[in-house]
Amino acid sequence: MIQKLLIANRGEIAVRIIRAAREMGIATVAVFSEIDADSMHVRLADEAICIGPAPSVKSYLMVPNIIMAAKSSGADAIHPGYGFLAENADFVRHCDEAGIIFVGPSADAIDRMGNKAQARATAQAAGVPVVPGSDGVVETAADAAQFADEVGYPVLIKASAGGGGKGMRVAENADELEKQFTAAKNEAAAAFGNDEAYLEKYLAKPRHVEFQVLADSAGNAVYLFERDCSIQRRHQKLIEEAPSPALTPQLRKKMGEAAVALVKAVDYVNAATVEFLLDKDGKFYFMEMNTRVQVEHPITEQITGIDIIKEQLRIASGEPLSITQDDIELDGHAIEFRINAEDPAHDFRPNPGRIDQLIVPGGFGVRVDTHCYPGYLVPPTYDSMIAKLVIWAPTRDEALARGARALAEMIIDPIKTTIPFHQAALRVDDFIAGDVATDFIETHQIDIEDEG
Ligand code: MV4
Repeated sequence: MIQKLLIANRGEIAVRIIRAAREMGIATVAVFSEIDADSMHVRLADEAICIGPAPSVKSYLMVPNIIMAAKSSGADAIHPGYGFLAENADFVRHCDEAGIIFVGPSADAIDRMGNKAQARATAQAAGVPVVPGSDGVVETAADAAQFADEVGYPVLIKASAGGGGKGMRVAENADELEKQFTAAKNEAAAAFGNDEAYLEKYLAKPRHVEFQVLADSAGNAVYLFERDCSIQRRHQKLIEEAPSPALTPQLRKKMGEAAVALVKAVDYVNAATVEFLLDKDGKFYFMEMNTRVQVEHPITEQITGIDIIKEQLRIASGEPLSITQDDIELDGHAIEFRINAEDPAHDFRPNPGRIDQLIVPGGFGVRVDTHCYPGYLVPPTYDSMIAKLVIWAPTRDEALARGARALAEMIIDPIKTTIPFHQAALRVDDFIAGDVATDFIETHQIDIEDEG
């Protein structure tokens, strides 16, 4: 078992990982940038090491500094959290060379799934449905046009090195194709240093349904059901729920088994999320595979009772999974509301600053994962998420009611947050009915009451 764990992250996920490690008797080492000197993860860890100035590229992304912090503190493992170096294969290789356990998959697994064209081909070979698309990367606009004629417009041009919506262009018809194809490749070359692109039939109004998978080093893998992440704004998730209102038990089993088949096909170890697009006819298609723990992992924990971070630490310690698929039961309904320091009444513009009054809700089925405290200064430097309100209840309707009640209690003054957006979304009939797709925000009137 890991004796001392360095958490190469900050904010709520660093706090979350420290909590799991502490409960397992694992000593913890926090790393922090100068601007994060007073943050909660620094206070909670057994040890804390400053790794540089505020900018991420000079601190949380500085591989040598993090490796040195691990060595000097005697940490035998590093948990990357999400974002930053969580899906950086070179960082994993540096950990391997330093003899430090990386709590996550191998560098090769990250590389394999990071190349979206290769991930798609791997999914296809594992028998996982993929969107009708090109067979690997497409070299020329002429080849792209030929493919598009075969499957019909609209088509999506996707960058191999892209993901999460980056490097994606839609071509509505043949006239647009060459322009969009060239633009996508130029954008990918500029953004990722890799201009490879592939094509897929564009699915209208899909849902984003992702399956949580845990795989150990003995070849066992289980799925922990799904999360519906369709409520997004510019590819930033805002509300996630588990299970998805759109799945039947039969479809859940099919998708879960497909997710496990893909994870096993790539000899994957640790936590993974297999993302699918679900169309209105209930057909599902592989979209991407994430090789990190996700922001929204708590809703899966709430409906299964499984601590995903602890399972990651056990797997990284070489322990076999303590659960089989038959042990995992889906209980109730969970919803996560991401509380960001943004002003939804003004195009979600960032609104960092000092928190003077902080009242977090509680009660049965209410969990708040946050690193904030009264007096905490939310820095402008990093991601704007400052808390996750995670609701559980026996049914979806009760979870909606509990969510509205908890949001009404939550006070984070004087900074603007996304709380009013969530309260407004809970009043939208289609959301209440669970009848949403990834274009929900663009296609619905969400009346946000400006807190003045
Ligand atoms: C798609 C799609 C429709 N058809 N692929 C967005 C980011 C990346 N995960 C892939 N994405 C999409 N791929 C096909 N063939 C629509 C999206 C998409 C999307 C997917 C999930 C969640 C939100 C989204 C917002 C816009 C587009």
